[in-house]
Amino acid sequence: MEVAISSARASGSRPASDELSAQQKVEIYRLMFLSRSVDDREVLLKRQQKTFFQISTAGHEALQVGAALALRPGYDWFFPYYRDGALCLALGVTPYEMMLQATGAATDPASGGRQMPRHWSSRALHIVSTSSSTATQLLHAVGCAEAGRAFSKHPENSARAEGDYRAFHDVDFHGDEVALACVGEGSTSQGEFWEAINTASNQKLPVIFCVEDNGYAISVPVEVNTPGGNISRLVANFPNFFFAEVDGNDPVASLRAFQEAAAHCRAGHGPALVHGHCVRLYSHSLSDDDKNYRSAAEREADLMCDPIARMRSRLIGEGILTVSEIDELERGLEAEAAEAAERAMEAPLPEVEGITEHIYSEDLDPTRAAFATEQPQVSSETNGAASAGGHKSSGPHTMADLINSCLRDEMRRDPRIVIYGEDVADASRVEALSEAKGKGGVFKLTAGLQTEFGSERVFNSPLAEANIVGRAIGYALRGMKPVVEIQFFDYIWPAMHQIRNELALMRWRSNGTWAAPVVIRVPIGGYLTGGAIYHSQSGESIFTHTPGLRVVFPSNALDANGLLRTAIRCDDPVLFFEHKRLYRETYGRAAYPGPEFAIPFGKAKIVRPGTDITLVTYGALIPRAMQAAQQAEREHGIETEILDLRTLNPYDWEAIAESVRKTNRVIVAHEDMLSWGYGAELAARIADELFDDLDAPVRRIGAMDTFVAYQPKLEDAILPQPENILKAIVDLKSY
Ligand SMILES: Cc1ncc(C[n+]2csc(CCOP(=O)(O)OP(=O)(O)O)c2C)c(N)n1
Ligand SMILES: [Mg+2]
Repeated sequence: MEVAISSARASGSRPASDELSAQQKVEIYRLMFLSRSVDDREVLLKRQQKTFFQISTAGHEALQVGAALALRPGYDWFFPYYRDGALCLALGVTPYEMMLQATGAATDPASGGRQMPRHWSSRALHIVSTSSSTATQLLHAVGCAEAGRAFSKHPENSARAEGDYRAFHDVDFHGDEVALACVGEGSTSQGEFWEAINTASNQKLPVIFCVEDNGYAISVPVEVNTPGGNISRLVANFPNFFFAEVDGNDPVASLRAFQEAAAHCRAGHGPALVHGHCVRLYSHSLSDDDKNYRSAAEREADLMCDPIARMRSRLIGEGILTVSEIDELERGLEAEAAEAAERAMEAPLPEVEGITEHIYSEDLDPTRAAFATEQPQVSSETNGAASAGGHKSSGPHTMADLINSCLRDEMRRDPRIVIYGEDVADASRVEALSEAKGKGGVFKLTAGLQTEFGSERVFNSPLAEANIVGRAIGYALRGMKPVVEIQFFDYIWPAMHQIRNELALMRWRSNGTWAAPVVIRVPIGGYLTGGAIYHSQSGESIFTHTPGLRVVFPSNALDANGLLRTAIRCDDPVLFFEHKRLYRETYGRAAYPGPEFAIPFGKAKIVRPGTDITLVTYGALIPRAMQAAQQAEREHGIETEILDLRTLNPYDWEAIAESVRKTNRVIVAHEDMLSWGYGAELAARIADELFDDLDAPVRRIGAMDTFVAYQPKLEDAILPQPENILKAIVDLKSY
């Protein structure tokens, strides 16, 4: 039975419950029952061991169908979670597509067999790929809404442009679009929930947060997660919100709440939060048995609230369908689910050869020659870059200056770039700038950018690192280019979940459907004299151990400028490490290279040629290695070849191999701790693949296996120094 529901999928007006036609009510029931039928069929398949996981929607159907019918698939944006089967069905995902997820088929449109079932994704419907992580997607919805607003204000920015990531990102937007983000009540304990409603509230963003409150987070009841047991009471004071607390077992009340929420958002008044009370009729998933932690009476009470049974009685009670008509409808829907399952069992499985597809962009290779621009322009002119004190300087420029120049040039070139982070603006209270010179980052790397490009493109974030990265993912999904800053590497950890489980995975887990080519600039490293534990950390290997991320670590001003340009134009997420100690060093200054100077990723540079020993390193160890190599030559006649890797993922294996074949001796050195560090992988690969070329074992140099202490005497002992490098060179030469 196909029933048009366009008037229920409405424009945001507010119908009384009985304004819904009989047909619309039947359609609501059809969607709810179809969802339950798909659940039941999936449970059967799992029990027959034909599939591998099942998590059900049972009990949430009414709330979700209400949400879906108030919004527009392919127009609005959707950030569901694993329980949202009825939502997705009502938006247009078919039972067959859901069954393809369950079997892990090659043709599973959500992930091609990479994700568990019910981890949704549909480009056409605007359902953004969702992970298993609870509440992370809420920040994506916020960034998505920000991007929609930015494009609506400046539609010209949506035009495709050749030569960078923009060529590969279709942009569509509507001035009154809404983003729906769904979450269980337990997951509202996550910081990301609060970080998301913070920004949505502050920025008056059109995001509807739907809290699906079934009273349990696996076995943990609501009162453990939510003080007082009711999330609505806790959020009530956030400004600009429309709030609704509804009986989520009633689809008509739910629909009405979402229609009001959507009207509030579409009118530009701000975000909304719909808190639906529903029931979890099956256990958390098929891996859980709620009899282990719930009383029989409680489970019985939930069953009495089953939204499907209730809606069934209502249709019969209101004389809309007879018992036999409803029976017939249900048998048809069960058959539809069964037939979808049968067909899906026949679908081809993914090929093993395809496993590594979509880890990185297949469209734009940042190692390619196109990123090797002509030589830098020979000029000492600045582009207006602010130097250390915020004043203009003529060259040669520091690394800080040339990073600022690159950001400025790229922002002029590409209006889709936004820059935000903690303290990156010149001043959030713009009027202060009539008398104050502006902040522009704690290291002043973004100085002057807000003043030139305005507060819509350069702004301060809340002090919340997951907020910075999570929103950036939402921005980038829509085709914007966020270039965000994490103030210190030491504080990247609150964003780690977003980086590791979301940013790096978006493309692979969605089988190439979605991508989030964000740039994260991160000041890193020690040698600061007093930086101590929380301002000196390194840890790059943690990120090179994350497939999907590009990791860059320049050692001088010119490389920083050229590599940052490639990072910004790239189609992959990039972690751009900037060594704080190098920001204003005399070492490595350079003339301003012009606005098109770029360096491809994965191309090491021989910064000192030599014939006796290869020293592979990067970052702040470059000047220290140079010092050691000069001394080794002076005092011992040893010629050390120093290779600056410049990018750590990808890295230039060819350059390493070529040098080692020449020198037959190699040291891998880095500032980060020795054990399990970046050098361990390189040393292992060299030993494995270049064994026949080696005249001595591969040596490694790194920090002691501890954090960096405050007292300079301790810091000096903990971090590798030129004398450590010299000693290793001399030892290895005489091996
Ligand atoms: C960050 C994170 N921590 C833990 C888990 C494991 N986990 C999956 S679902 C869940 C409970 C979620 O409960 P709730 O938010 O109430 O949603 P419900 O499943 O009840 O719909 C937990 C702890 C996870 N997926 N992500
Ligand atoms: Mg729950």
